Amino acid sequence: MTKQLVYIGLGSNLQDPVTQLITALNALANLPDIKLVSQSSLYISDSLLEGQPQYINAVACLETVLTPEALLDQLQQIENEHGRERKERWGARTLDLDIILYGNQKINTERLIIPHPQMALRSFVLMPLLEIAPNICLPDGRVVADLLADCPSQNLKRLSS
Ligand code: A4P
Ligand code: MG
Repeated sequence: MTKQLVYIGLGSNLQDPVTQLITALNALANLPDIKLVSQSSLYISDSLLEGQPQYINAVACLETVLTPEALLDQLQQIENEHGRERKERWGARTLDLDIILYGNQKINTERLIIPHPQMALRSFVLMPLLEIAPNICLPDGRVVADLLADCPSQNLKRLSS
């Protein structure tokens, strides 16, 4: 199996979100078959849904031989260990782990859409991604740095690390 560079988006807006992200990054680093290559700073921003608490977000770069589905299984296990409850789509959550990019692959199956379909509209994904991968492009050739210009800011701020 070939190693792939993968980017994971982390988000939390419940139960001490900063701690949720720090412990999730530790859990990722400790998974077998996964090497944590780099991680962005933590960022705070307004929720896409009005009335929800602000989110803390970050992006991590992993190297792995896991297939996208096997990686998703591992991520969902970490979400569950962080007390994630799935009551409503886009509901407030203790931890959300999304696969943003998996190598240069485009994937569209029942369980997975990669690149993450909303990433181009989310400054809380693009900014941390660019912090750790400033020259990165999407599989269709779009330059991620160019996407940020058209993206709502949602009051995004980097937390001092
Ligand atoms: N799935 C499909 N593609 C992927 C992928 N690339 N990575 C499927 C991970 N999962 C993927 O996910 C539901 C299903 O999506 C999974 O079972 C998997 O098979 P979920 O996390 O259980 O459900 P969800 O919360 O309904 O969706 P999602 O996409 O995780 O939520 P979003 O779109 O991330 O929105 N505002 C700020 N500032 N920051 C945020 O992080 N997040 C949301 C949640 C809203 N507002 C936000 C933020
Ligand atoms: Mg998710």
